[in-house]
Amino acid sequence: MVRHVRPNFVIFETMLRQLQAARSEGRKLFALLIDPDKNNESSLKHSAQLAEQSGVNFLLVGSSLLIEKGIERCLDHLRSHCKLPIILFPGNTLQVTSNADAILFLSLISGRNPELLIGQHVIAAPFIRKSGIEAIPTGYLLIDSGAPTSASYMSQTLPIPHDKDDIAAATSMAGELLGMKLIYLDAGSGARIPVRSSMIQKVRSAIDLPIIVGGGIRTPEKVTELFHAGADMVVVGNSIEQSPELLLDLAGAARN
Ligand code: 1GP
Repeated sequence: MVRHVRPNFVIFETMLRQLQAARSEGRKLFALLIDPDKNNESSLKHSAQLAEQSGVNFLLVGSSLLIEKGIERCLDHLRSHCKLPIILFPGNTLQVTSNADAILFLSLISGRNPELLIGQHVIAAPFIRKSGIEAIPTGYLLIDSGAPTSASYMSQTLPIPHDKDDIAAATSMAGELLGMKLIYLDAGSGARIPVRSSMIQKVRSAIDLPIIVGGGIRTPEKVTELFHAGADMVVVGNSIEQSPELLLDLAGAARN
């Protein structure tokens, strides 16, 4: 299928189909999270080029707040320096823009904040439909990581306790039954402790959707461990901001 999403730009598959195909073929994927607030023009250029050289599959773009920079400017800079698909990972509706290849249409199903379960989606839906951007219904689960994170604070929700694998599995199952297409287990950016392998295994055995895991991942060994536990795509942001040279090894773990 060839789908035209923007003038002069053609994608051969939707982003969701790429994720589903990778899962059915057993290919693991790696995404680099770019926070527009933590990057300037020069670091965006560097990250974009490095990501392409390192075999990163997707760029995720989003922020808990978005204080400094516009999201469009960020996407324009990334696009002028690499050809990787860009998926929005929005912290709020101000980060929804049509200049991306897809958007994770996140419902925070680990929480009980109605605004993040459905309220903000109602606000964003007409724009998303009109823009033609691919929306990927995603069940988003925040997992406790030993300390409050920006995501837990900004969402005003209680994360799932890090050792409550059954709750994570039942929540993911509910997401699948509600028709969501991806499950994202997130310990939050800069988390002290990443999501535990036992939780990923439990979720893996409970659902048949691609599973994304992120938050506090700092070593290739951890990436490999999470893939073995059942993650289909790993997302890393913070540790690459601190040590960009880590990207080659971290992304490389997806191909080993
Ligand atoms: C956060 O999963 C992402 O939402 C990535 O986390 O920045 O800690 O890598 P880090």
